[in-house]
Amino acid sequence: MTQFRIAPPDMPLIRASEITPKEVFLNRRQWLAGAGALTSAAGLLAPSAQAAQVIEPLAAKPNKAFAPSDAPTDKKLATTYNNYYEFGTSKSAPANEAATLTVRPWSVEVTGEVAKPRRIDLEELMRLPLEERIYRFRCVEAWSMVVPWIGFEFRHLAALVEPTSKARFVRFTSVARKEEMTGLRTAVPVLDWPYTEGLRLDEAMNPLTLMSVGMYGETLPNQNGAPIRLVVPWKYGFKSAKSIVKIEFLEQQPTSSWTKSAMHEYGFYSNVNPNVDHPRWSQKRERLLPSLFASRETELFNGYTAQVASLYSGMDLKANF
Ligand SMILES: Nc1nc2c(c(=O)[nH]1)N[C@H]1C(S)=C(S)[C@@H](COP(=O)(O)O)O[C@H]1N2
Ligand SMILES: [Mo]
Repeated sequence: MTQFRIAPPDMPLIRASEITPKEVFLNRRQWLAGAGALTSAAGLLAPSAQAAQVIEPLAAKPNKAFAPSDAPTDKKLATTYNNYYEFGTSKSAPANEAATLTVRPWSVEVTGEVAKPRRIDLEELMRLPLEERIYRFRCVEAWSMVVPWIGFEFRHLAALVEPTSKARFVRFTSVARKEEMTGLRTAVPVLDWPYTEGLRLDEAMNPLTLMSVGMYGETLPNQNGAPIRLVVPWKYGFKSAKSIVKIEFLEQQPTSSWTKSAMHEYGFYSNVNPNVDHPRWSQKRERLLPSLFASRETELFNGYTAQVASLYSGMDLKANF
């Protein structure tokens, strides 16, 4: 563990005794940058620049009910080709930069139209019934993956706080820490931070809606939204907010960071739909990574029609995009 030996004393170290898991990963470029800074005359180093992330094995009961016919995407690809703008806008930035996010301890504030508002520790959330579910995951940019998520159904979390009869929507807020997130330090903010997303309450309560705490048999890598993120497999990927710190049950439909940035491009619903194009590109086909070609036809609701179509019966999906 040579990387720990060169860490300055004021840095949050991970003790060897805490490293039970098989993988401790530290980005090599970042490590080299840190080592360089230490040997330079200034020796100045952002406190977080050398953090390591710890990924632990995580067991969960496999639920094969929703598994698509395609094999899961290679883990390396799913953990290095990411969208997490708080760490930069390139696909490789999150894997290179996200180790700086402190993900323990962690808690989620659950509030709003609920009988029992409270802050819930990650440990308690991880005791909810975890399952491994292989879902299709479709980005609005017309690429897709197949990911073996580990998580619990959102409705189990809702049961802990008891939504009132006034609750009709849910807003999710991601963490926003300037000191730990390079993408928050840009001169012009890329999005209206913190990242927020919203669902109708019945969408959130659908058994498909997962709060994910792991993937590929392990806890989530930071770049994939550690320690807890949303997964809504019938909607475009941006609805699945990462590293969630707040969940609010609301009477009124909330807006979101993406809707605020481009109202005509990113609607509240954002259901995967081959018949509703993005204003700047077609959604008819998709590129199932690692393929370079959009050789797959996009499926309505990303293939989850049987589970979710009834949520939208009678609704004009073009108007409510
Ligand atoms: N906080 C936050 N959540 C986010 C994003 C983001 O930039 N910030 N990107 C979204 C988008 S566009 C996609 S496609 C998915 C990507 O998830 P993955 O990197 O785990 O595949 O995360 C979504 N959640
Ligand atoms: Mo996305």
